[in-house]
Amino acid sequence: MLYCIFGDFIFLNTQYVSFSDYKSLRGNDGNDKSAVEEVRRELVLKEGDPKTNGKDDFSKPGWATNGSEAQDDEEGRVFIQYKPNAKGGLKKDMDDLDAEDEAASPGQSKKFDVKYEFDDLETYVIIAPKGKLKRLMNRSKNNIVLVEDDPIRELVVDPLVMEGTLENAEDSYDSNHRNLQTSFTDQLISGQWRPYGVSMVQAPQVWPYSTGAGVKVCVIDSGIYRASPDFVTANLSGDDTSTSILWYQDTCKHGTHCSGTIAGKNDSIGVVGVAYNAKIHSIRVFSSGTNGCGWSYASGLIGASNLCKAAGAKVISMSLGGGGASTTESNQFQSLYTNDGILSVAAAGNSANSEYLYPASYPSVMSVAAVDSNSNIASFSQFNDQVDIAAPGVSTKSVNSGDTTGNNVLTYSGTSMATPHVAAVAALLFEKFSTSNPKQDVINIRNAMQVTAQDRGAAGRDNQFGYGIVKAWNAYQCLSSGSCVADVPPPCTDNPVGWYDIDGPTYSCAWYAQGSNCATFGNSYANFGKTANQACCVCGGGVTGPAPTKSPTSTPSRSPSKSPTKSPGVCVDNPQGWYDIDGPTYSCPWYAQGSNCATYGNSYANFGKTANQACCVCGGGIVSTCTDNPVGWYDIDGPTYSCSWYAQGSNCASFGNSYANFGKTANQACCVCGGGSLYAGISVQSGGNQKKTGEDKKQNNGNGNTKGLK
Ligand SMILES: [Ca+2]
Ligand SMILES: [Ca+2]
Repeated sequence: MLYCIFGDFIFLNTQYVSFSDYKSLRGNDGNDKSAVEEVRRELVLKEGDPKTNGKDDFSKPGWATNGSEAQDDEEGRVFIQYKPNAKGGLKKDMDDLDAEDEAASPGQSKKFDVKYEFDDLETYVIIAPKGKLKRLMNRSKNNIVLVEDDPIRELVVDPLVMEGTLENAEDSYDSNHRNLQTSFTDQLISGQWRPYGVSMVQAPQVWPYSTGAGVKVCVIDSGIYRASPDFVTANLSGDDTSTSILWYQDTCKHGTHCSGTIAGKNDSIGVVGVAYNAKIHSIRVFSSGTNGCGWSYASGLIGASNLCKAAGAKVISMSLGGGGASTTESNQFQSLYTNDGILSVAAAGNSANSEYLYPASYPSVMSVAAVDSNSNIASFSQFNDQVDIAAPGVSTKSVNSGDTTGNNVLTYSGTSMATPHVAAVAALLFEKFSTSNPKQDVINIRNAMQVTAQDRGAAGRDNQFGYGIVKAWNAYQCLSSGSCVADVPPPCTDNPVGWYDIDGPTYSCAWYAQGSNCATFGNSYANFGKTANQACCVCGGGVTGPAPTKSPTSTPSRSPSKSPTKSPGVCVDNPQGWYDIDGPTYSCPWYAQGSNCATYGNSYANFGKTANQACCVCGGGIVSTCTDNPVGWYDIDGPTYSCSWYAQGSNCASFGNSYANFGKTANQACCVCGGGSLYAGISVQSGGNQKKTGEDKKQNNGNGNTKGLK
């Protein structure tokens, strides 16, 4: 297979596909896909008329074809997707069966119990005895597209993990890491904890520009303890999922902890959240079981996500999951991402294995792994090719449900804890980078978080860390500079629009989009002069808009020919790479830690300026309209070493004149190093810190302990 990766796109054999589509093509979004294909092949081979039988059959649970009669009395809970305009026909068949059963055994029959009607997904969620569901599948087969079990979803936290065990995982820090800070500690600042995770994801660097204000993050969990003094009550809202399940209560403590990581109030008690001015919309789906830490169904999750959408959420945070993939659930999150511009984030799982947890492992959902305070992968974190990103999730301090003081903070561990860090970073970015085109915004923001994540473990994307540890300031700068604007696939239009095959309107492109219909039937049944494979975008046909501008070579796709667009203006440290009189350790990133600006910011001037004058994080710096040139530049060692990387510590000063790529060094190409276009500032001239060996790269210059003695 020939493929090249361009940002978020992959050139696959002869066509460009988005990375998420590529993952779909690989079939990683559900193991049942191949099973479905198997069933279809069998039907095609065994039956006399492959077309008729293939088309009339649909995917169904194993018990529906192989189940024993003894199972017929068991209760089944299923999604039933109906064909376009067939909802009424399916409902009539249900009503008829109910009436017949009631006539046969008056007062004894069990009726179809409709739990949900998801009209957007053309799907019912129904509970009934399996035998009765089988009779419905037989009677109403011409109305049905798909029947599948409704799988269970649980909180992604193990009671043992919740104890807050400290991680001592071996440092897998090996190659390709230059002076990136990797160790962080919880800091008590003026009576309030700044949990290490908040620092690790670079939230404090972004706070001068964005705190998540006005952005609604929907937390589907065990509720939220609204009475905690460590929340801004006015920023909390929610939906009850029954009259007895109140969103603003949390007997489990899990939902409150996750919510605190996102929006713990910035004051002098408790903790501060990553996006402390964000709004939290709480949907309480886990209210049963021990302490209200029970489980739900995928259908419950779909219902909750619809409430998130109705509430205007930009981000959905789900510290939950389950092992069974569901086509219906996958379609829902894909639709929220593609059609509504909503970013869904979910826990990769705590089982320390490579199994897929859902919804995290659908391509449309960001799957979040957990790291500890040393930026090492958590021992429990699940690893697979759907993991997108990593975030702090070991011994995480946050708001404690039931604590009326706000100061009795709770420490939990889990990919559950990592997930809200990513959701909150997204909220910081949505506040600043939302435009009138939410479908593009969500792609840009996801792309920015992924491409600017701190690479850990094996070089590049790997199954433990995904793209790496989420870094809000890196992503912020990348979006500010315009270099993280993701390309979107050229729009495809079915040609002719509204095509259906020779057997009639039922067999439209939408029908071919189901299961393996393109593969099985796509070259037959031509109509209007074309087969499905020629006419339907979903089958690889149709017509696309503007031809792809990227050529299938290894030439960087973002070239200077993509004329630099002026950034909206972003603060840059001035001079670039400033550090104080005590040396390069005491750079602007050092001042970003804790209360260093407040304590030392007016002293230790260097290059004619104090930290409070030179550093954006201290309220100094200058607003620049500089654009990196070429946009998207990175050095000869690869995309990790982008202008965002050079923005860290003293990287510009140390390495900015070496490792040229695309004809330029970082100091020439990057605004943060004093290069780029239209830059107005000056940069620090440094003679020291010559990069010599690989070992030099590993030295961590972020240790602020000695400085703290001042
Ligand atoms: Ca607080
Ligand atoms: Ca990696």
